[in-house]
Amino acid sequence: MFKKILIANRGEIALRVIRACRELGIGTVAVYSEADRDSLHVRFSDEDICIGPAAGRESYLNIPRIVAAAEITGAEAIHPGYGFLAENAEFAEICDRSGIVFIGPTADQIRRMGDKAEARRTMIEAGVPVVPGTTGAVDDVAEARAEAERIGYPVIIKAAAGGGGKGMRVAESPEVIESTFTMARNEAAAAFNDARVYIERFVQRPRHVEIQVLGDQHGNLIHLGERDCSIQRRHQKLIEESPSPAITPEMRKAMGDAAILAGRAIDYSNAGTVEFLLDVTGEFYFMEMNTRIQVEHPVTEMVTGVDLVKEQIRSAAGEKIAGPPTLTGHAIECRINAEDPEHDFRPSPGKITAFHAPGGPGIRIDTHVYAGYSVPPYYDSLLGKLIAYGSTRDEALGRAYQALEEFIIEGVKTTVPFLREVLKHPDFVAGEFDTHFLERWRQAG
Ligand code: MV4
Repeated sequence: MFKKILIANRGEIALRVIRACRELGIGTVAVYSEADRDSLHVRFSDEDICIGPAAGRESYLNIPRIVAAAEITGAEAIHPGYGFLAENAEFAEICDRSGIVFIGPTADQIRRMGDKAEARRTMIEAGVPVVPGTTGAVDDVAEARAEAERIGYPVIIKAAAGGGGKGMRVAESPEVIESTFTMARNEAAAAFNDARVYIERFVQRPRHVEIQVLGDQHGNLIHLGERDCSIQRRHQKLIEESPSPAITPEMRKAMGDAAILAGRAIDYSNAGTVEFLLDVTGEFYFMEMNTRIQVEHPVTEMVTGVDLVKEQIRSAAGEKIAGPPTLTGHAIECRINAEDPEHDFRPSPGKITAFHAPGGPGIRIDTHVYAGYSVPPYYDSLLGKLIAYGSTRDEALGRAYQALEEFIIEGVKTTVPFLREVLKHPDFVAGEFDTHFLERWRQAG
């Protein structure tokens, strides 16, 4: 096992990794930007190194500085958290070549899933259900038109280098296929320096259901059930839960098998997530695979009892993972952001003047903030996550609501009042929602 791990991240996930290291008896090195001197990840780690100015590209995205920090402190491994360098294949490769273990999948595994057109082709070959569409990239308008005709309108055109909702456009009919295709390619070229796009049938009113997988370096790969992440806005998830209210045990078995098939196709190791679209008829289709620990991993931890971050570390150290867990109870996560829901969720950085976190049975809070902490404007606005567990969905929901009532955060605007409203919405309570739930609700006023 490692003696010392460097955490190449900030905020709540940096604390989460430090806690896992403490439990495993592993020393920790925090890296921080000039904007994060007063952060808890700096205070709670054994060692810390400032790696540069506030801007991400000069600090948390600066590969040479992070690798140098690991070398100076003698850290044997780097945990990337999520975001920043977590899905950067080049970073994983540089760690490898520097004799530092990257706590995550291999550079090759990251690459094969990072190219969404190649991932789709790999899944087709592996027998994983995908949305009807093209096998690879589409090179010109004539081909796009012919493929869209074959697939059937409406179609969605996605950037091969995109993902997470970036670089997608819907074409409703043949009249707009040429303009939509051209726009999609131009946007992809500008955003990703890669114009390649592929086409799928557009699934109306889908749910976003994803399967957590975990693999080791001995060929073991398990799944840990699903998370329903349909409550989102502009591709930012707000609420996630496990199990999904839309999934039967039969569907869970089929989706779990498909996720394992997806992981096996690329010999996947470490923690990963296979995202599926679930249509209104109950059919599901592979969307993409995230090759990192995700923000919403705690809901899976609550219903499985598995510490996913400790398992990531064990897997990277060459240890074997345990067998598939049993799923018990229900967990729901609310993301608390420093944003103003009354002004289009605009960021609300600044000093937190008062802070009280809720507690009680079944309540877990993952946060890096405290009274007196200043939320910097340079990074994403996540303040923390409230995870409520109960033996039933109703119990988890009740505990989540009560906890949101007890939360005190003053000095910045937060999503807490908005989350309370969602939790009270009859359709949410009934488990009847899809990825357009928030848009529809906002339109209705
Ligand atoms: C789709 C889709 C409908 N049909 N693909 C958005 C995120 C990215 N991973 C893929 N996304 C979508 N792909 C087909 N063929 C609808 C979405 C989508 C979506 C998916 C999950 C969660 C929220 C979403 C919001 C808008 C669109």
